[in-house]
Amino acid sequence: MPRVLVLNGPNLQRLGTREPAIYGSATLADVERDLKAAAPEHVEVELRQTDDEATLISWLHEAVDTRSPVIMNPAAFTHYSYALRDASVLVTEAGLPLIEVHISNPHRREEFRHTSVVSGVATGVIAGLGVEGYLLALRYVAARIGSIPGA
Ligand code: CA2
Repeated sequence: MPRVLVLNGPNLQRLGTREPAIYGSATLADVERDLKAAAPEHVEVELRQTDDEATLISWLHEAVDTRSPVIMNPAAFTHYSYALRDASVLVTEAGLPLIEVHISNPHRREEFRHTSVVSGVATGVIAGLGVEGYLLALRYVAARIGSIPGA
C-alpha cells in the first residue's frame, strides 16, 4: 500500500500547548488523526516528529528508498538547514512529491522566517492556513499517488 510520510521538525510536539494565536489549538496527535481519517483507503499515512536534524534527514533518505511521498513541516530547520535542503532534493529528484507545510505564515512574522532553504527544491509550499495545510497537502499527494512509479 502506498505510504505518505508526514515529517515534522523541532518543537512541533508542543503544538496545541502554547502560542495558540499563531499555531492554533490542535495537537500533532489531532493532525495525525485527521490525516488518517482523510486518507483514501488505499493510502497509508505515517506521521513522525523529531527535534533532531540527522533523524529528519534519515527519514528523507528512507522516503527515497521506500518511494514514499513526503509532506514536511521542517519547523525552524526550514530557515537554515542546507543539509535538510540537500536531502529534500534527493526526494524530488527521485520523482517523489515533497510538500513543505507551515502552520503559520512565516512571511508575516520575523525577518529570519522569511527565508526557506527548502522551498526552492520542494514540489510545493502551503503556509499560513493552520493545520488544514497538512490536509490540503495530503489531498494533493493522494490524488497523484497512482501516477508515482513505485509508490
Ligand atoms: O508555521 C510553522 O509551521 C513553522 O514551521 C513552525 C516553526 C517555526 O520555527 C517556523 O518558522 C514556522 C515552529 C515550530 C514550533 O512549534 C510550536 C508550536 C506550538 C508551541 C510551541 C512550539
